Amino acid sequence: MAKIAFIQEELRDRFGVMLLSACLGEHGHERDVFVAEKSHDLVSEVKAFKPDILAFSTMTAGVPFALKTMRELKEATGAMTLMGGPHATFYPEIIGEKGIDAVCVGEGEGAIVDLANAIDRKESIYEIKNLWVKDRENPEKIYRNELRERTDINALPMFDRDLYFNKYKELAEAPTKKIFIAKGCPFDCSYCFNHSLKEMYKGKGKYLQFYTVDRVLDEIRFINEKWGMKWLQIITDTVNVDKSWFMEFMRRYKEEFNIKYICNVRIDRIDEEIVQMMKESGCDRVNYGIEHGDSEIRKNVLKRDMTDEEIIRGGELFTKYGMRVQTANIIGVPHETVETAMSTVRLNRKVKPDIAQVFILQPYPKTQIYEYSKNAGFLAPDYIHSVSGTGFQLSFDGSENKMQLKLEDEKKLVRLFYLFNFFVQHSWTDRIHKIILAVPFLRLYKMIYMYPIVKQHFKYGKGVREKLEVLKKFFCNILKG
Ligand code: B12
Ligand code: SF4
Repeated sequence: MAKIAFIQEELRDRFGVMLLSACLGEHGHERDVFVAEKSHDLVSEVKAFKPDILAFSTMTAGVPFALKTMRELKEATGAMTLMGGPHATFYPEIIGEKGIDAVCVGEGEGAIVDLANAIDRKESIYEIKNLWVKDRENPEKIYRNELRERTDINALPMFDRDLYFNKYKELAEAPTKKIFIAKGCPFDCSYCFNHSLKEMYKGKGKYLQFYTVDRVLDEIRFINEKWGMKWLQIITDTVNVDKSWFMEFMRRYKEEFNIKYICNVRIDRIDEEIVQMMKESGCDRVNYGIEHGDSEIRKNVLKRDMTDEEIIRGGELFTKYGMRVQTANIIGVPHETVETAMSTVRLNRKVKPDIAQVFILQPYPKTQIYEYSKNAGFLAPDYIHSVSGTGFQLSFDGSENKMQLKLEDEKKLVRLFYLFNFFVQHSWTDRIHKIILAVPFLRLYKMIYMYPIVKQHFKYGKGVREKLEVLKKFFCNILKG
């Protein structure tokens, strides 16, 4: 049987990896996961496992880590390297880089099993659907295979949580456990990968698929009995796109579980019946995207077809039912100025979120916003090679939070990025925002930015060690300037 080593940088139980692992397990292949940030000597640990495949699940921001680590591990182990996940899906051309032997486009469950079987049986690996494979003798030659049909979500095995939980106790003991309930999304926001994925899978099976409510409840029961949980986080793009599914789920969840949950919703699809049931069934926190306060930018650039009134009405319902709210917003979009970004602050104030989270736009390759930004001259010609920052708030790495687009107000917008939530929470800042944004007190702004994140970790995090770690990251980041 083949041996597959999944390698990743950060400690996170990733659904893609857990699904591939479960499918490989059904065919008897051996798997292990190696998390670089938790490893003392990654190369020796992976080498001792004697892998046949070094598998990386990679988002665009993770490419530098993946390439560097692939090269090191390939040299040390001689195993073949395989990259899958969002970056390989939208930019399979990355196979041209040294150190990558194959990439997986789209869903990987069928492809990785076929590859492991082929290696095990010493058969050719060049004709496996979804894979692009480099010829062993002639690296210039790439075998580009077509996509297979989209899998039926309910025919797949349960995510292999043992892969992570048996090895990393922090994940097994985490108070919040995550569940994935649906794949696909019917909307077409320009900054999201969803639109291209939908195009890619046109005519290849049902795009939006939900697990049955029975199956989701079985999985929650299984996780709770085996590892326990204090909160449940429902991971999916938008849980309320199918109202009848969501209502049935909440009704049955309420009957069986007394566990608070967190989920993401599409705010323009919210009504009072849904919000009331969310409250009754134990929804503790809801996240939704406002993304931008300027309705022209929201509609024409971000392709989010929803009105200010719909956003405000949905937001008011959550306030009425006393639910915690976190909004998601984007700054640094094409045509952004301080004033357009302030319109996002002002729209947030109207819905009174507990935290207004903000990301700097990352125009990822093959998204509509990437093409738009490039054509309108907002991106440097070599941009694709310099995608670096994740803009990821909880990464604490403030230094990576830089504007990706060329914008006139760039410096002020970076300051506004750090002060975004503070501005939302304090309306008096409106009168003097121009003065504040003209002052380059970046360290202070970073402290203000991180304060609610640290507070949240202290309140909901686990154990003294985690709390000390959060404080350490907080101070290191401030000192870095
Ligand atoms: C859940 C999620 C998260 C969670 C992850 C939680 C977790 N424990 O897994 C959190 C909140 C942490 C997160 C963070 C971020 N995310 Co996110 N996230 C998602 C989301 C909604 C679902 C991913 C998922 O689990 N899917 C379910 C699994 C089963 O599918 P999958 O991961 O796609 O895997 C399949 C294939 O891709 C493939 N595959 C995947 N890996 C591999 C590996 C191999 C070897 C092979 C062969 C195949 C393969 O096979 C799998 C099975 O079919 C996606 C959107 C989406 N709907 O997919 C965005 C998405 C992946 N995230 C995205 C982004 C940008 C981010 C952030 C950078 C956002 C930010 N600015 O902060 C951060 C990055 C954090 C980091 N440092 O890594 C982008 C990635 C775009 C890109 N080109 O990189 C996506 C696509 C959404 C979007 N905006 O378009 N995210
Ligand atoms: S609603 Fe969310 S998942 Fe759907 S297209 Fe928009 S950003 Fe992507």
